[in-house]
Amino acid sequence: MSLEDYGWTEFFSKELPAELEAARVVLVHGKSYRLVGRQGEFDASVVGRLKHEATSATELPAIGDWVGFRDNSIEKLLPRRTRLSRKVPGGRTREQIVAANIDTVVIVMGLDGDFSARRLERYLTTVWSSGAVPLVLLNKADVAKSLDSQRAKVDTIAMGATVLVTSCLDGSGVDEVRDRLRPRETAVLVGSSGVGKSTLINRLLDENVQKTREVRASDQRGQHTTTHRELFVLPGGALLIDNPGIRELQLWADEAALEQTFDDITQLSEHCHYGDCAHAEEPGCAVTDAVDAGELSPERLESFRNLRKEVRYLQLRQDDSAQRVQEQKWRAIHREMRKSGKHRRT
Ligand SMILES: Nc1nc2c(ncn2[C@@H]2O[C@H](COP(=O)(O)OP(=O)(O)OP(=O)(O)O)[C@@H](O)[C@H]2O)c(=O)[nH]1
Ligand SMILES: [Mg+2]
Ligand SMILES: [Zn+2]
Repeated sequence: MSLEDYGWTEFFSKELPAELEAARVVLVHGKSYRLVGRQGEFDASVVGRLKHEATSATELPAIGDWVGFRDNSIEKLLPRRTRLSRKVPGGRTREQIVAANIDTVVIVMGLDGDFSARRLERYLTTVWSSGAVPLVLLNKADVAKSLDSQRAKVDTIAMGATVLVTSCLDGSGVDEVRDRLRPRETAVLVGSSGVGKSTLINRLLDENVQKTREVRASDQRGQHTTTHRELFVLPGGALLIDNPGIRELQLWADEAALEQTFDDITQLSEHCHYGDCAHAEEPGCAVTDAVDAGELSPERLESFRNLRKEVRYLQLRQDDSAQRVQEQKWRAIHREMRKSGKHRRT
């Protein structure tokens, strides 16, 4: 296979220093990397300089990244065409790259206890911030208790996204998924643990490469069977990344992505009396009018308002931490100036 078969384009080649060779990150397990270059696959590590210079973890390679290497050492991270990000779990306001240089994000939901319209909105907002397009997969159709109403609900939420219904257990719908994944393009699977991401990969590969495991019957939760991120080449030439399940997806997104996810509310809000309408108690609010008229579900409006709060809070925290970095920089400069001042005096 050539680099182009792995998605290499001029976008990346013009950024590669002449003294380095190009490779793509196809496996990340903790701090170890597997790359694929013109000579095939090999293990590599990041040179110390790159680690020291990185001001955040996002400046280190992630699955799907293109890098410049020499002697099994990654010396340069090439710019990303797209990136799927989330906020790191816990209180810190840090970005974590889920996958880089992807064209499609396949959001997998189980039509069993996993199904949640509100979580789907959260995923869609994340995807609309990434530069890639979403493909929604409703899996486990074989055990769905109310397939038609679940499907109808998703159609009112996932506007602008393709929705497919599958059963990776009996294989139904999998051909349609295969048709959507194009050669040399990269897709990434995301979703809770146990929804069938690895089972789908095995189906698409026609062999059992990825380990899969029974979901705990008691709470429908998976057990995080997949523990690393890996990029696979499908028989048709499409590239597909398997991921560990995400327990709680915290947003790393902006308001533009939110407006895209909630396009119905965005359009309605153009008719609100006030430009900065919060769609709460304001007179002349076209959005709450639509709820009163039964045209918009109150749960969806509540979800929108909650996610908007989360995005705005994130924005504030980001501004805060940008300010902190600036302050640290100035403190360091002042320290240096004081030091050199002393030198002059002596
Ligand atoms: N009934 C049913 N079970 C399925 C289907 N797809 C997958 N499963 C089962 O669901 C369980 C979990 O599947 P996995 O593929 O391991 O799930 P995963 O999303 O990779 O989970 P993590 O790696 O933990 O994130 C396995 O027992 C699968 O056999 C389906 O369409 N229907
Ligand atoms: Mg898995
Ligand atoms: Zn309003």
